Amino acid sequence: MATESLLLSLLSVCVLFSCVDSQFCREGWQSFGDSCYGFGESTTAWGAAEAICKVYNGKLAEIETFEENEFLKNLAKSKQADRVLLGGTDMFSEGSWEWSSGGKHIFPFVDWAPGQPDDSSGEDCLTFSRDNKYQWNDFHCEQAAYFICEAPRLDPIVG
Ligand SMILES: [Ca+2]
Ligand SMILES: [Ca+2]
Repeated sequence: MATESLLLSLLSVCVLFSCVDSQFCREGWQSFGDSCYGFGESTTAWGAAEAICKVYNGKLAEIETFEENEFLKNLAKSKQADRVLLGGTDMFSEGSWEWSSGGKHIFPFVDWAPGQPDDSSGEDCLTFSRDNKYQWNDFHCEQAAYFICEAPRLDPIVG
């Protein structure tokens, strides 16, 4: 009983400060599954985007499932972004795509646009591409684009 009322009052504090409104995600970030996703509204190169995501205790978004992919495609679409950087790269081994945070290969789920990845002039970084209906395209790592960070959901913060 004591625990329950403590939890209740913690929740009330949270509601007061709106920390549960976004299911324990930072303001402006979106909750899906066990992660929070932040859409970077400024454009930057892949490495800089990855660094920004780290500042927010995250990484560039890494997509493991159809559902996560659909959720993030819709987020990119809602921003009408032309290109959105994700956490995949083949910069260290051409043609061998991996997620940057853990070196996991991009497999089995992929959503490459027809004809992609084409490594056109040495493209090594994964993006959603508006020109490809937000399917995946490999793109130039050094060119600025929007980006999506993925971070673990926050614990409810009190006070
Ligand atoms: Ca490549
Ligand atoms: Ca390409």
